Amino acid sequence: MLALVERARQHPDRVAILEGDVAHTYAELLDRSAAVARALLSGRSDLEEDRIAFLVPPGFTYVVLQWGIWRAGGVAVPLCTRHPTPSLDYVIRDTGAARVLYTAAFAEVLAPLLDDCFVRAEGFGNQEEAPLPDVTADRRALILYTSGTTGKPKGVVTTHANLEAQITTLVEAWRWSADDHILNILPLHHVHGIINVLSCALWSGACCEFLPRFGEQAVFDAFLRSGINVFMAVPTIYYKLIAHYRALPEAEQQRISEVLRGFRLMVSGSAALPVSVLEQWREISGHTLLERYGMTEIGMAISNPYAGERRPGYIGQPLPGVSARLGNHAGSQVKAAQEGEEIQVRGDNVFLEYWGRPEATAEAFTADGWFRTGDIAVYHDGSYRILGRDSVDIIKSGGYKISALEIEEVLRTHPRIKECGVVGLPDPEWGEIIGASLITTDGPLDLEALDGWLRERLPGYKLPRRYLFQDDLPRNVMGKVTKKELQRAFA
Ligand code: MLC
Ligand code: AMP
Repeated sequence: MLALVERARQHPDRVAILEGDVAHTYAELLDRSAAVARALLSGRSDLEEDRIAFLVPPGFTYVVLQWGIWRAGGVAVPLCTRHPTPSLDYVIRDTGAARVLYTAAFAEVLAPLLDDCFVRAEGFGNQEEAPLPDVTADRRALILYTSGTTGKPKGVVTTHANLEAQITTLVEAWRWSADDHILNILPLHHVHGIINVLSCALWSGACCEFLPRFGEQAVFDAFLRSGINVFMAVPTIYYKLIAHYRALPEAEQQRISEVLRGFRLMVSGSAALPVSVLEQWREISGHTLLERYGMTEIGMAISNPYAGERRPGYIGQPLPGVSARLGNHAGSQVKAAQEGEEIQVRGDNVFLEYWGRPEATAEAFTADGWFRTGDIAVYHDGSYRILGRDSVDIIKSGGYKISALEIEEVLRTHPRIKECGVVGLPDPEWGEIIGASLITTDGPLDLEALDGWLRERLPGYKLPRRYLFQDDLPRNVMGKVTKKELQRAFA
């Protein structure tokens, strides 16, 4: 039995999903997802972990498909609504998706890939009653793609038991209840939006309201309009909201601040929260943002307290049911090391495997079974503080994890680029922005044309925002320049 689905039966008449003025109850979600499950099964008794990819706008349809796939015994593979065709193709192929469900809005981006396994999601009407399989918690549930230090993104596989552990620890630690109402503006192909926002709300019988996508004024309008009392976002979003708020007339600012003061909880994560952003948001909202730390492979692992001091610049303590250590110093033996060591994590929240990559899975764990996060931290006065990552090739921009190597691989296929080096550059709004230094066959490239060329091959958030050409480099031969030197050259 899937606990998330079973729990929905306890509050059939409550609103599960709100899209603008349209409210969808838990009963409706149960009915519609059962119909999707039956349509996907079409006579079979169990999908037996077939991967089912889906590309639909965030909102009720997304949840109906996600639950329908799970209830039919399938593995849900949510695709990114803003990816170009080659990135979608990569995920569809890598998972060996048996079906790709999509709505009209994505017909164009998928057109070059269409074949018999592509199915329009609007077509799932009422289905004849038929039993649904009993899906046990040890089965695979979800595959999300995440970048690493090896070129292409890897599929992170979590079981239903993993997801339940990731959800319940947050529900307990952050005191979710059926009275909560959260606004979701995060993409639904990553854990932040899927687990922390959507699934915690649905587990609790709460309401999850959707905006089609992030926009500063639209977020403030939603806050002013309805009874939203919980909000979660990446630091870039708080930065953008602060900038927008500052430009509003004073009366409008006061109205917004008044509403924000009534919130129960506001959370930041997915990237380091700059202390200046925390302080400015506190001035505006009266809330000290609760900063927490997580990762696709483990859900959330470490969090500042719900009640108690939230320390700026620190990520807090391991969540209930999650064990964390620095290097191989177990539990309370974590040293107040100045140098910093790798955060390692263990618990039911930790993923099962990288899809189809047994070697990468094995490398991600220590010999004694702890997951290696690659994040370097220190431990001071009972709280963890992140110093950075152990790999210079991992970039975090706008809350998205980006592999420098993946972008370099694409750049090297450009007919006029001989060699390149991609690095993350500190940026107050985005956390990091991407810098690319290039050695070309014949002088600088037209940046607008290069941008267009890259846009066809990479999602927008992976595009370099700054360039250095050969003559600008400290030395002429790339490859003899370290990434640290490259970062200095940009500065
Ligand atoms: C976009 N732009 C960027 C950029 N992305 N510039 C620099 N760096 C980037 N990364 C530019 C665009 O070119 C454009 O410029 C302008 O910003 C607006 O672009 P956009 O794509 O429309 O941006 P927007 O819709 O505003 O999106 C920004 C955002 C988005 C912050 C809302 O990036 C986002 O949703 N991030 C959340 C990602 C997330 O959920 N991560 C969680 C992963 S899970 P111009 O000049 O054209 O206007 C995880 C685990 C955990 O990390 O712990 O949670
Ligand atoms: P992802 O692989 O997209 O799930 O991103 C996970 C990574 O985001 C972690 O390994 C960290 O590097 C980073 N991250 C998440 N939360 C925080 C935080 N609060 N502070 C600093 N980095 C964070």
